[in-house]
Amino acid sequence: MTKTWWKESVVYQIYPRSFQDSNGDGIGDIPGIISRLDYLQTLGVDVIWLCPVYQSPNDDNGYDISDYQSIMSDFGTISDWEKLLEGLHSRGMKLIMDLVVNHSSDEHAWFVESRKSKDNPYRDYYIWRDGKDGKEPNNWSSFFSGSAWKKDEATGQYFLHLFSSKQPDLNWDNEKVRREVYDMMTWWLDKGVDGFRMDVINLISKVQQLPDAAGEGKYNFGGDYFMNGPRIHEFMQEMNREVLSKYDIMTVGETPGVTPEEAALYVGEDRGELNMVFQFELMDIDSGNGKWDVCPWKLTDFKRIMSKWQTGLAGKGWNSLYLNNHDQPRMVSRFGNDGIYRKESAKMLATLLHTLQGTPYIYQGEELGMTNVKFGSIEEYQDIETHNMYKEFVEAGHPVEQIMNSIYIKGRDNARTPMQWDATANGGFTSGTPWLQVNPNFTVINAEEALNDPDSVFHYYRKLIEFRKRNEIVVYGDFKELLEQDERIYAYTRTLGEQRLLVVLNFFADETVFALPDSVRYGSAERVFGNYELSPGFDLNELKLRPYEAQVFTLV
Ligand code: ISL
Ligand code: CA
Repeated sequence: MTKTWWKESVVYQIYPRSFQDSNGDGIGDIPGIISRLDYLQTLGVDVIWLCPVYQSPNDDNGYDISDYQSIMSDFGTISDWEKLLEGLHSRGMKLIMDLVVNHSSDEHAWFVESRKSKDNPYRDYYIWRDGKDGKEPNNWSSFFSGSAWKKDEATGQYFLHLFSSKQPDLNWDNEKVRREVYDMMTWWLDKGVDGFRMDVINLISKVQQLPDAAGEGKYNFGGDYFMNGPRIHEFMQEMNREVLSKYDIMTVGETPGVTPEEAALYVGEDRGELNMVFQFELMDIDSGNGKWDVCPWKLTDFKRIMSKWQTGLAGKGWNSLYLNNHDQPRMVSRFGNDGIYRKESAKMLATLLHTLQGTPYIYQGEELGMTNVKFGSIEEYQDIETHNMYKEFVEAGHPVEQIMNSIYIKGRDNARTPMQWDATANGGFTSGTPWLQVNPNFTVINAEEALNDPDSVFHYYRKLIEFRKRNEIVVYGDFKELLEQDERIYAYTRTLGEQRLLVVLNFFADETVFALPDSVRYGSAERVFGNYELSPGFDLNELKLRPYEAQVFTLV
């Protein structure tokens, strides 16, 4: 596998709205981020992924862009952004921007034109169709509830929106659209950005006939006709040829519904498309009939998915490693324990993320072990997905208590509560009223406390990042799983030439015992990392694991 900087990097994701407010309006902003660059440097991350900071009416917190080449006034100015880039580069860090080009805002100039008339030059920038028998052109559902179509009064035709009705889908089959996007990307790259995270990039090619989706509902999921669609790889290769290949950058595609086999087509090193994709199989592990139907997850399923991606891309392409982001609940609440073993379990999960093969992505606050939140009523939530679902489920007669429970477990605002910097009002996030309430546990969980506590989750992350940098095997070693059937322990080895690492993780609060399978032979073992002290007399044939214990050994 060829060596490159983005394989050796650790990425830190910033959700600007919730990171740091600098002017008391309750909204995080770019000057706020600049004031925290030393914090990020202390943590040791290499790359910042900045969620959208472009001009936007904020129907979906910046994922609805009305001008791709200007900065949202709430967040600052282009010169603030330039200072941010400079501040990162001067500290040896890089910046990747969110690229949201499956759709724009309905307030983007292209759409304002497009909706005016059927013969407007921008009409074909979007996907317009006549209704069928007084109804929508097809039965597709939107990711954010209801139909994926909205009728526009000006012409009586409908436009497609896979997300909110203020996020019309761009028509990638129109060559002019692709040219506009490539020019815009080039503009940012020439300003010095180091790459892109591409929002739902595997949805951009739609089956032209837009057939009805299978299913019994009024609206049904039409993924068969727009996920990894007919021209997707043609578009990705064109983008790479026209834009990406001309720069030394990193790219990661957000690709819901992609299997390792499909992922290899996007990230295969001989394919000329992307460097990495975000897989969603793990994120669906606790979903029954849709995201809001919450089910318990099993460690054997968790391991099967993670290991399948490790081996599925081995030697072909590179993995991305994440357990949460701005769309997902907090990982310590979901896969760990946000009660008495919060710190131990956050560290155990961190050990997993940083010792698998791939590039780890840390979501802001994860390094503090920030948790999910429970607000008393729906009015306290801000997320459009949450609100649309709530309305739909109430109308369908679901009990409010049950709906709120799903929101507590899966709602996107779990991840979007402001960063907890210290124990002062609003966790030091703002001197005003935060756009979304701070999690009340900020008095206990905050950056200041973590920086002062040598045993904190923060310092564990810092040391893990350092450990990964010092040991090539952690980046490039081959992965092999052990004890696949074990319901409590995730264990694996990494091998690079003569070197071997053994990782042992107890995923639960109960104590358990690890026994190294006979197939793994070794002369001696040295313990090199972990979240509990381990006395030198340890025995790998009978290793007692404490709650959420993580240990890493070298075997010789
Ligand atoms: O959030 C989700 C879980 O319900 C996903 O369905 C999510 O909508 C999907 O992964 C796409 O996410 C991306 O595009 C959306 C935006 O709302 C998300 O924040 C973004 O990460 C539309 O741009
Ligand atoms: Ca602000």
